[in-house]
Amino acid sequence: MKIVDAKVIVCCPGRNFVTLKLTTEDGVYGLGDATLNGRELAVASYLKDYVIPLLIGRDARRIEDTWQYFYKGAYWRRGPVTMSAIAAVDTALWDIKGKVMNAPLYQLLGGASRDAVLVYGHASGSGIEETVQAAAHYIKGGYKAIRAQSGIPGLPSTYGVGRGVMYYEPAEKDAPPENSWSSEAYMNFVPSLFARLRKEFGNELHLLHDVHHRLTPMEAARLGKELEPHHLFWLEDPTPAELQEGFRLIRQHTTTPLAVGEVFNTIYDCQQLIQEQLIDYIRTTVVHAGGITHLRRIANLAEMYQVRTGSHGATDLSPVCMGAALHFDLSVHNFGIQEYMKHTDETDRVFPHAYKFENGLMHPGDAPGLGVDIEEELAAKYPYAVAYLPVNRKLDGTMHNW
Ligand code: GCO
Ligand code: MG
Repeated sequence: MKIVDAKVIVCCPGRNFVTLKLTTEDGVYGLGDATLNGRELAVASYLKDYVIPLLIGRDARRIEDTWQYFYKGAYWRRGPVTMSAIAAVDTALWDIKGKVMNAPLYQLLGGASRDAVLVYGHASGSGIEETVQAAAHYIKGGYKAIRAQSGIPGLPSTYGVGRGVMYYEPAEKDAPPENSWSSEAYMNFVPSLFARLRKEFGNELHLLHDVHHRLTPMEAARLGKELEPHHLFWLEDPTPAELQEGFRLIRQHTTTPLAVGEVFNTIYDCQQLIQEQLIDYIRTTVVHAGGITHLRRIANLAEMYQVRTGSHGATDLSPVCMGAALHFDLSVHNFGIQEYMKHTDETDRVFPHAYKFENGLMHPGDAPGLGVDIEEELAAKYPYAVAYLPVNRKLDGTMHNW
Protein backbone atom coordinates (compact mmCIF):
# COMPACT_ATOMS: atom_id res chain seq x y z
CA MET A 1 0.00 0.00 0.00
CA LYS A 2 2.25 2.74 -1.33
CA ILE A 3 2.03 6.40 -0.40
CA VAL A 4 1.62 8.20 -3.71
CA ASP A 5 0.82 11.73 -2.65
CA ALA A 6 1.66 13.98 0.28
CA LYS A 7 0.85 17.61 0.80
CA VAL A 8 1.18 20.22 3.48
CA ILE A 9 -1.86 22.44 3.96
CA VAL A 10 -1.25 25.70 5.83
CA CYS A 11 -4.33 27.70 6.75
CA CYS A 12 -5.52 30.33 9.21
CA PRO A 13 -9.22 29.96 10.08
CA GLY A 14 -8.84 32.25 13.12
CA ARG A 15 -5.32 30.95 13.85
CA ASN A 16 -2.61 29.15 11.92
CA PHE A 17 -2.65 25.39 11.40
CA VAL A 18 -0.30 23.10 9.48
CA THR A 19 -1.83 19.81 8.30
CA LEU A 20 -0.19 16.90 6.49
CA LYS A 21 -2.34 14.87 4.10
CA LEU A 22 -1.01 11.52 2.87
CA THR A 23 -2.74 9.52 0.12
CA THR A 24 -2.12 5.88 -0.78
CA GLU A 25 -2.27 4.19 -4.18
CA ASP A 26 -5.75 2.87 -3.20
CA GLY A 27 -6.98 6.43 -2.76
CA VAL A 28 -7.20 6.26 1.06
CA TYR A 29 -5.93 9.39 2.80
CA GLY A 30 -4.88 10.23 6.32
CA LEU A 31 -4.31 13.50 8.19
CA GLY A 32 -1.72 14.60 10.72
CA ASP A 33 -1.43 17.86 12.66
CA ALA A 34 1.98 19.58 12.39
CA THR A 35 1.18 22.93 14.02
CA LEU A 36 3.94 24.54 16.11
CA ASN A 37 2.52 27.82 17.42
CA GLY A 38 4.52 30.85 16.27
CA ARG A 39 6.97 28.71 14.22
CA GLU A 40 4.51 27.05 11.81
CA LEU A 41 6.42 27.44 8.56
CA ALA A 42 9.55 25.79 9.95
CA VAL A 43 7.64 22.50 10.30
CA ALA A 44 5.94 23.01 6.93
CA SER A 45 9.37 23.35 5.32
CA TYR A 46 10.81 20.37 7.23
CA LEU A 47 7.96 18.26 5.87
CA LYS A 48 8.01 19.61 2.31
CA ASP A 49 11.75 19.79 1.81
CA TYR A 50 12.99 16.74 3.72
CA VAL A 51 10.23 14.32 4.70
CA ILE A 52 7.81 14.17 1.79
CA PRO A 53 10.46 13.30 -0.84
CA LEU A 54 11.34 10.24 1.29
CA LEU A 55 7.73 9.29 2.02
CA ILE A 56 6.55 8.87 -1.54
CA GLY A 57 6.67 5.18 -2.46
CA ARG A 58 6.90 3.96 1.17
CA ASP A 59 4.44 1.34 2.45
CA ALA A 60 1.76 3.19 4.47
CA ARG A 61 1.22 0.10 6.65
CA ARG A 62 4.69 0.27 8.20
CA ILE A 63 4.01 2.84 10.92
CA GLU A 64 6.71 1.83 13.41
CA ASP A 65 9.39 1.48 10.74
CA THR A 66 8.50 4.86 9.25
CA TRP A 67 8.70 6.47 12.70
CA GLN A 68 12.18 5.00 13.26
CA TYR A 69 13.25 5.91 9.74
CA PHE A 70 12.56 9.62 10.28
CA TYR A 71 13.77 9.67 13.89
CA LYS A 72 17.03 7.77 13.40
CA GLY A 73 17.45 8.64 9.76
CA ALA A 74 17.73 12.40 10.26
CA TYR A 75 20.75 11.85 12.56
CA TRP A 76 19.71 15.16 14.29
CA ARG A 77 17.34 13.93 16.96
CA ARG A 78 14.52 15.41 19.02
CA GLY A 79 13.46 19.06 19.05
CA PRO A 80 10.00 20.54 18.41
CA VAL A 81 10.33 20.99 14.64
CA THR A 82 11.59 17.47 13.94
CA MET A 83 9.19 15.80 16.36
CA SER A 84 6.12 17.73 15.13
CA ALA A 85 6.96 16.67 11.56
CA ILE A 86 7.37 13.03 12.63
CA ALA A 87 4.13 13.29 14.63
CA ALA A 88 2.23 14.49 11.56
CA VAL A 89 3.45 11.53 9.48
CA ASP A 90 2.72 9.08 12.30
CA THR A 91 -0.80 10.44 12.93
CA ALA A 92 -1.66 10.37 9.21
CA LEU A 93 -0.48 6.75 8.96
CA TRP A 94 -2.63 5.71 11.97
CA ASP A 95 -5.56 7.50 10.33
CA ILE A 96 -4.99 5.53 7.13
CA LYS A 97 -4.69 2.24 9.04
CA GLY A 98 -7.97 2.91 10.82
CA LYS A 99 -9.73 3.69 7.55
CA VAL A 100 -8.31 0.58 5.86
CA MET A 101 -9.34 -1.63 8.80
CA ASN A 102 -12.69 0.20 8.97
CA ALA A 103 -12.23 0.88 12.69
CA PRO A 104 -11.92 3.99 14.84
CA LEU A 105 -8.31 4.49 15.91
CA TYR A 106 -8.98 3.67 19.58
CA GLN A 107 -9.99 0.13 18.57
CA LEU A 108 -6.54 -0.37 17.02
CA LEU A 109 -4.92 0.90 20.22
CA GLY A 110 -6.44 -1.82 22.38
CA GLY A 111 -10.02 -0.60 22.57
CA ALA A 112 -11.69 1.72 25.07
CA SER A 113 -10.43 1.66 28.66
CA ARG A 114 -13.27 3.97 29.73
CA ASP A 115 -16.64 5.14 28.46
CA ALA A 116 -15.54 8.71 27.79
CA VAL A 117 -12.73 11.14 28.55
CA LEU A 118 -12.77 13.75 31.34
CA VAL A 119 -11.81 17.18 29.98
CA TYR A 120 -11.10 20.55 31.54
CA GLY A 121 -12.00 23.96 30.18
CA HIS A 122 -10.44 27.38 30.77
CA ALA A 123 -12.10 29.94 33.00
CA SER A 124 -10.35 33.28 33.17
CA GLY A 125 -11.04 36.88 33.99
CA SER A 126 -9.33 40.20 34.59
CA GLY A 127 -9.91 39.70 38.33
CA ILE A 128 -11.31 37.20 40.84
CA GLU A 129 -15.00 38.00 40.34
CA GLU A 130 -14.76 37.78 36.57
CA THR A 131 -12.99 34.42 36.90
CA VAL A 132 -15.73 33.16 39.24
CA GLN A 133 -18.33 34.17 36.65
CA ALA A 134 -16.39 32.45 33.87
CA ALA A 135 -16.18 29.27 36.00
CA ALA A 136 -19.94 29.41 36.59
CA HIS A 137 -20.43 29.60 32.84
CA TYR A 138 -18.39 26.40 32.36
CA ILE A 139 -20.22 24.60 35.16
CA LYS A 140 -23.50 25.49 33.47
CA GLY A 141 -22.07 23.99 30.28
CA GLY A 142 -21.52 20.68 32.11
CA TYR A 143 -17.78 20.89 32.84
CA LYS A 144 -16.55 18.92 35.83
CA ALA A 145 -12.99 20.25 35.70
CA ILE A 146 -11.92 23.86 35.21
CA ARG A 147 -8.59 25.58 34.87
CA ALA A 148 -8.75 29.01 36.54
CA GLN A 149 -6.49 31.95 35.63
CA SER A 150 -6.93 35.57 36.59
CA GLY A 151 -5.37 38.96 35.99
CA ILE A 152 -3.12 39.97 38.89
CA PRO A 153 -3.57 43.27 40.74
CA GLY A 154 -0.72 45.61 39.80
CA LEU A 155 0.18 43.83 36.53
CA PRO A 156 -1.25 45.20 33.28
CA SER A 157 -1.50 41.78 31.57
CA THR A 158 -0.62 38.18 32.25
CA TYR A 159 -0.74 34.66 30.88
CA GLY A 160 -4.05 32.90 30.44
CA VAL A 161 -6.54 35.75 30.57
CA GLY A 162 -8.80 35.28 27.57
CA ARG A 163 -10.74 37.40 25.16
CA GLY A 164 -14.36 36.51 25.79
CA VAL A 165 -15.74 33.69 27.88
CA MET A 166 -15.00 30.59 25.81
CA TYR A 167 -11.90 31.47 23.81
CA TYR A 168 -8.31 31.99 24.81
CA GLU A 169 -5.75 32.74 22.13
CA PRO A 170 -2.30 33.99 23.08
CA ALA A 171 -0.69 34.35 19.62
CA GLU A 172 -0.91 37.79 18.03
CA LYS A 173 -0.42 38.90 14.45
CA ASP A 174 2.79 40.62 13.27
CA ALA A 175 4.91 41.07 16.43
CA PRO A 176 5.13 39.39 19.86
CA PRO A 177 3.11 41.28 22.49
CA GLU A 178 4.99 42.02 25.74
CA ASN A 179 3.61 40.99 29.14
CA SER A 180 5.07 42.10 32.48
CA TRP A 181 5.66 39.97 35.51
CA SER A 182 6.16 39.98 39.27
CA SER A 183 6.46 36.62 41.02
CA GLU A 184 5.78 38.36 44.35
CA ALA A 185 2.49 39.92 43.21
CA TYR A 186 1.46 36.60 41.64
CA MET A 187 2.27 34.41 44.63
CA ASN A 188 0.54 36.78 47.05
CA PHE A 189 -2.60 36.75 44.92
CA VAL A 190 -3.22 33.22 43.60
CA PRO A 191 -4.24 31.51 46.89
CA SER A 192 -7.05 34.06 47.33
CA LEU A 193 -8.39 33.18 43.86
CA PHE A 194 -8.70 29.51 44.79
CA ALA A 195 -10.10 30.24 48.26
CA ARG A 196 -12.86 32.23 46.55
CA LEU A 197 -13.53 29.53 43.94
CA ARG A 198 -13.85 26.83 46.62
CA LYS A 199 -16.16 29.06 48.66
CA GLU A 200 -18.38 29.63 45.63
CA PHE A 201 -18.42 26.14 44.12
CA GLY A 202 -17.63 23.73 46.99
CA ASN A 203 -15.29 20.80 46.99
CA GLU A 204 -16.44 18.55 44.19
CA LEU A 205 -15.38 20.60 41.18
CA HIS A 206 -11.90 19.80 39.87
CA LEU A 207 -9.80 22.96 39.85
CA LEU A 208 -6.54 23.32 37.92
CA HIS A 209 -4.03 26.14 37.52
CA ASP A 210 -1.21 26.86 35.06
CA VAL A 211 1.87 28.70 36.39
CA HIS A 212 3.30 28.71 32.86
CA HIS A 213 6.94 28.12 33.84
CA ARG A 214 7.26 31.37 35.81
CA LEU A 215 8.52 30.43 39.29
CA THR A 216 11.76 29.09 40.72
CA PRO A 217 11.53 25.65 42.36
CA MET A 218 11.42 27.16 45.86
CA GLU A 219 8.80 29.73 44.90
CA ALA A 220 6.75 26.94 43.35
CA ALA A 221 7.13 24.93 46.57
CA ARG A 222 5.68 27.85 48.55
CA LEU A 223 2.77 28.27 46.15
CA GLY A 224 2.01 24.54 46.14
CA LYS A 225 1.97 24.55 49.93
CA GLU A 226 -0.31 27.56 50.16
CA LEU A 227 -2.71 26.01 47.66
CA GLU A 228 -2.98 22.71 49.58
CA PRO A 229 -6.18 23.66 51.46
CA HIS A 230 -7.90 24.19 48.09
CA HIS A 231 -6.82 20.73 46.84
CA LEU A 232 -6.11 21.42 43.19
CA PHE A 233 -6.39 18.66 40.61
CA TRP A 234 -2.98 19.92 39.47
CA LEU A 235 -0.56 22.79 39.42
CA GLU A 236 0.86 22.99 35.91
CA ASP A 237 4.37 23.94 34.78
CA PRO A 238 5.34 25.45 38.14
CA THR A 239 8.94 25.95 36.98
CA PRO A 240 10.71 25.42 33.64
CA ALA A 241 11.36 21.69 33.38
CA GLU A 242 14.63 21.68 31.48
CA LEU A 243 16.01 21.24 35.00
CA GLN A 244 14.23 18.00 35.79
CA GLU A 245 15.84 17.63 39.22
CA GLY A 246 14.45 21.08 40.13
CA PHE A 247 11.18 19.30 40.81
CA ARG A 248 12.71 17.42 43.74
CA LEU A 249 12.69 20.64 45.72
CA ILE A 250 9.02 21.29 44.99
CA ARG A 251 8.10 17.70 45.85
CA GLN A 252 9.85 17.86 49.22
CA HIS A 253 7.55 20.66 50.32
CA THR A 254 4.10 20.12 48.91
CA THR A 255 1.44 17.50 48.23
CA THR A 256 -0.23 19.63 45.52
CA PRO A 257 -0.19 17.40 42.40
CA LEU A 258 2.12 18.57 39.60
CA ALA A 259 1.64 18.44 35.82
CA VAL A 260 4.34 19.10 33.24
CA GLY A 261 5.18 18.44 29.62
CA GLU A 262 3.38 20.55 27.01
CA VAL A 263 6.71 21.77 25.59
CA PHE A 264 8.38 18.33 25.69
CA ASN A 265 9.07 16.40 22.48
CA THR A 266 10.36 13.02 23.60
CA ILE A 267 10.42 10.52 26.42
CA TYR A 268 13.92 11.73 27.29
CA ASP A 269 12.52 15.12 28.36
CA CYS A 270 10.46 13.52 31.11
CA GLN A 271 12.35 10.33 31.93
CA GLN A 272 13.70 11.58 35.26
CA LEU A 273 10.50 13.38 36.19
CA ILE A 274 8.60 10.13 35.74
CA GLN A 275 11.09 7.67 37.15
CA GLU A 276 11.71 9.72 40.30
CA GLN A 277 7.93 10.28 40.66
CA LEU A 278 8.49 14.04 40.65
CA ILE A 279 5.23 14.68 38.78
CA ASP A 280 1.69 13.31 38.82
CA TYR A 281 0.60 14.08 35.25
CA ILE A 282 2.55 14.06 31.99
CA ARG A 283 1.17 16.60 29.50
CA THR A 284 2.97 15.63 26.29
CA THR A 285 0.62 15.55 23.33
CA VAL A 286 0.33 13.89 19.94
CA VAL A 287 1.54 16.74 17.72
CA HIS A 288 4.59 17.89 19.69
CA ALA A 289 5.83 14.55 21.02
CA GLY A 290 6.21 12.33 18.00
CA GLY A 291 2.65 11.19 17.35
CA ILE A 292 0.59 8.30 18.68
CA THR A 293 3.54 5.90 18.42
CA HIS A 294 5.83 7.89 20.73
CA LEU A 295 3.10 9.13 23.06
CA ARG A 296 2.17 5.53 23.85
CA ARG A 297 5.78 4.87 24.89
CA ILE A 298 5.68 7.83 27.25
CA ALA A 299 2.34 6.68 28.69
CA ASN A 300 3.66 3.15 29.18
CA LEU A 301 6.72 4.41 31.08
CA ALA A 302 4.50 6.72 33.14
CA GLU A 303 2.14 3.87 34.02
CA MET A 304 4.93 2.00 35.80
CA TYR A 305 5.39 4.99 38.14
CA GLN A 306 1.68 5.76 38.66
CA VAL A 307 1.97 8.95 36.64
CA ARG A 308 -1.13 9.67 34.56
CA THR A 309 -1.58 11.50 31.27
CA GLY A 310 -3.04 14.98 30.90
CA SER A 311 -2.47 15.95 27.30
CA HIS A 312 -2.11 19.56 26.21
CA GLY A 313 -5.17 20.63 24.19
CA ALA A 314 -5.00 24.39 23.65
CA THR A 315 -6.48 25.91 20.47
CA ASP A 316 -3.12 25.84 18.69
CA LEU A 317 -3.46 22.04 18.57
CA SER A 318 -5.72 21.56 15.57
CA PRO A 319 -8.89 19.43 15.53
CA VAL A 320 -6.76 16.75 13.84
CA CYS A 321 -4.58 16.59 16.98
CA MET A 322 -7.64 16.81 19.24
CA GLY A 323 -9.20 13.81 17.49
CA ALA A 324 -5.98 11.81 17.78
CA ALA A 325 -5.56 12.80 21.43
CA LEU A 326 -9.08 11.59 22.27
CA HIS A 327 -8.44 8.15 20.72
CA PHE A 328 -5.25 7.95 22.77
CA ASP A 329 -7.04 9.13 25.94
CA LEU A 330 -9.86 6.66 25.55
CA SER A 331 -7.55 3.71 25.09
CA VAL A 332 -4.57 4.27 27.38
CA HIS A 333 -4.99 2.77 30.84
CA ASN A 334 -3.28 5.54 32.83
CA PHE A 335 -5.27 8.43 31.39
CA GLY A 336 -5.83 11.34 33.78
CA ILE A 337 -7.53 14.26 32.05
CA GLN A 338 -7.55 16.02 28.66
CA GLU A 339 -7.35 19.78 28.14
CA TYR A 340 -10.10 21.03 25.83
CA MET A 341 -10.41 24.52 24.46
CA LYS A 342 -13.15 24.98 21.94
CA HIS A 343 -11.94 26.04 18.50
CA THR A 344 -13.59 28.90 16.62
CA ASP A 345 -16.53 28.09 14.35
CA GLU A 346 -14.37 28.79 11.26
CA THR A 347 -11.85 26.21 12.47
CA ASP A 348 -14.58 23.65 13.11
CA ARG A 349 -15.91 24.21 9.60
CA VAL A 350 -12.48 23.69 8.02
CA PHE A 351 -11.96 20.52 10.09
CA PRO A 352 -15.29 18.63 10.37
CA HIS A 353 -14.97 16.04 13.14
CA ALA A 354 -16.71 13.11 14.79
CA TYR A 355 -15.57 13.92 18.34
CA LYS A 356 -18.16 15.29 20.74
CA PHE A 357 -18.39 17.02 24.10
CA GLU A 358 -21.18 16.04 26.43
CA ASN A 359 -21.63 16.72 30.12
CA GLY A 360 -17.96 17.40 30.86
CA LEU A 361 -16.73 14.36 28.93
CA MET A 362 -15.57 13.77 25.36
CA HIS A 363 -15.58 10.86 22.96
CA PRO A 364 -13.64 10.57 19.66
CA GLY A 365 -16.62 9.01 17.84
CA ASP A 366 -16.70 5.77 15.86
CA ALA A 367 -15.81 6.93 12.36
CA PRO A 368 -12.94 4.90 10.86
CA GLY A 369 -9.47 6.32 11.61
CA LEU A 370 -9.29 9.65 13.43
CA GLY A 371 -12.76 10.80 12.47
CA VAL A 372 -11.44 14.24 11.48
CA ASP A 373 -11.40 15.64 7.94
CA ILE A 374 -10.23 18.80 6.19
CA GLU A 375 -12.24 20.92 3.75
CA GLU A 376 -9.37 21.94 1.50
CA GLU A 377 -11.25 24.50 -0.59
CA LEU A 378 -12.49 26.25 2.52
CA ALA A 379 -9.01 26.07 4.12
CA ALA A 380 -7.59 27.85 1.04
CA LYS A 381 -9.80 30.84 1.82
CA TYR A 382 -7.86 31.43 5.06
CA PRO A 383 -4.23 32.06 4.12
CA TYR A 384 -1.37 31.90 6.63
CA ALA A 385 -0.76 35.08 8.63
CA VAL A 386 2.42 35.48 10.66
CA ALA A 387 1.69 35.48 14.42
CA TYR A 388 3.87 35.27 17.51
CA LEU A 389 3.40 34.12 21.09
CA PRO A 390 3.98 36.88 23.67
CA VAL A 391 7.22 37.52 25.52
CA ASN A 392 7.40 38.38 29.21
CA ARG A 393 9.57 40.80 31.21
CA LYS A 394 9.94 41.39 34.93
CA LEU A 395 8.97 44.85 36.15
CA ASP A 396 12.61 45.99 35.88
CA GLY A 397 12.76 44.94 32.22
CA THR A 398 14.57 41.60 32.65
CA MET A 399 13.41 38.95 30.14
CA HIS A 400 11.45 36.21 31.91
CA ASN A 401 9.68 33.01 30.91
CA TRP A 402 6.38 33.57 29.17
C1 GCO B 1 -2.01 25.41 28.08
C2 GCO B 1 -0.87 26.11 27.47
C3 GCO B 1 -1.17 27.01 26.33
C4 GCO B 1 0.14 27.42 25.67
C5 GCO B 1 -0.05 27.52 24.20
C6 GCO B 1 1.26 27.80 23.50
O1 GCO B 1 -1.81 24.90 29.15
O2 GCO B 1 -3.05 25.36 27.45
O3 GCO B 1 -0.01 26.64 28.43
O4 GCO B 1 -1.97 28.09 26.68
O5 GCO B 1 0.62 28.60 26.18
O6 GCO B 1 -0.62 26.33 23.75
O7 GCO B 1 1.17 27.58 22.16
MG1 MG C 1 0.03 25.14 29.97
